[in-house]
Amino acid sequence: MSTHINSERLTASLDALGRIGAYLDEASGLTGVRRLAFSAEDGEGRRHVVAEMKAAGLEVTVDRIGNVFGRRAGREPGARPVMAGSHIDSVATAGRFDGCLGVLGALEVVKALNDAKVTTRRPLVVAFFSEEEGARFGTDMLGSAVAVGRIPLERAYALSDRDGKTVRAELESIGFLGDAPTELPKLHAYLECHVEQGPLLRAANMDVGVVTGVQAICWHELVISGRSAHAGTTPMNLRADPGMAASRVQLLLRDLVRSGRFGDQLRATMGVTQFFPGLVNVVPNRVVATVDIRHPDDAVLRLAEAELVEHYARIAAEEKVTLTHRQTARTPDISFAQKVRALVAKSASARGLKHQDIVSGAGHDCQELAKHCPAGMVFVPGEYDGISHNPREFSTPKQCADGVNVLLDVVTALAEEEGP
Ligand code: HGY
Ligand code: MN
Ligand code: MN
Repeated sequence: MSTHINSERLTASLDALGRIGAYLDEASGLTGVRRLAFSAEDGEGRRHVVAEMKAAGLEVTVDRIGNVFGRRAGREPGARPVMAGSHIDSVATAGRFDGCLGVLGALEVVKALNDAKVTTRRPLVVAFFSEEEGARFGTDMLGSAVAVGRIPLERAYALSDRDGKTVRAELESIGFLGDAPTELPKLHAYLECHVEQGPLLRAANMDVGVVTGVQAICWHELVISGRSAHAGTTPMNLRADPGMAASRVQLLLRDLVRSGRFGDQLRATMGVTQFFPGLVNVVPNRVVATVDIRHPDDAVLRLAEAELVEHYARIAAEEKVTLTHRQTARTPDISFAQKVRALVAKSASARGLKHQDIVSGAGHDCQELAKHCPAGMVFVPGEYDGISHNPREFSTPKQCADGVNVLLDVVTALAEEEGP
């Protein structure tokens, strides 16, 4: 049944979606993508993809957290569907591939099957999940976590962004507060094609990656409070400066990594530091900062997190500030289904594509779906060291087509499998 996807059509669909929320990135002079979850741009992107789904003959439903599903009938309507998808929300400084390749790639698989007049035994579902990035409402894989029951819907609804706008209100404002229940139906399998977002596959001159799983992730939000004062007249020994404490935490992250106590794969990032009032001649009274630590082994990440929290208390005492932290995201390392990984490798081999196993450094909706059904991912290499969460993100049309052709093979193989 193996057909090929239409690479030109896939590239055109990535470019078209990439124009929604496009912005001129001052730092690089490049055109980036900014479609933060449930923003007006996200709403426009959603409507665009829904229209594409309907044009491909899919029956579209929207659930109560704004996850969108496009269903294609199978020969056996009662058989458990095979789902493929990802996300179309982005960070504020994105490229046009992160997440979108998985959604538009799955849609391209449907179009290729339509062209070939092939109806699979099992229904197919193309999906995009809400707020995968966590960049606006503070926790990643929000939509897929609600869909598999890890995050209760009401807790998700109550999450708010920096301006105090809630998930529920913003979903409603873009017209995607759906009424379908968030509990996922039984699925036969879930597949996700995604850019690697790192340098490994390109450096190894690989065509695709067989993703074995995702590393463990932990996010903290820190609120550090001190005492605002005049920057010129206040002696250093009379200060309670939360900015100094935040800087010490940031250097601590690097020390933990360099200590070697957690091996050589601990990754630590302070992505956000907000100083209030944020004026050149005022000692800040409050700093909000974030910590993102990751490691392939959850047990090691737990040790690193415990040591970090101990240091928080010591730094706060020494800087005479108060430091509170809230764990805003926490997912263990997970492994994808051996059966799916084998199908990805088999398709790559049959297509003469160079491939290797790889652990995902980034979180993905697939890690949530992996709790619900056999799940797996196909990675696509990226140029420029696979840079991502950056307008320079780029995978060539061939790299994208190779990944989506493998997605086509694996989806159709699974969709022909016997069983419920
Ligand atoms: O943060 C991540 O790993 C993903 O891009 N949401
Ligand atoms: Mn992504
Ligand atoms: Mn991302």
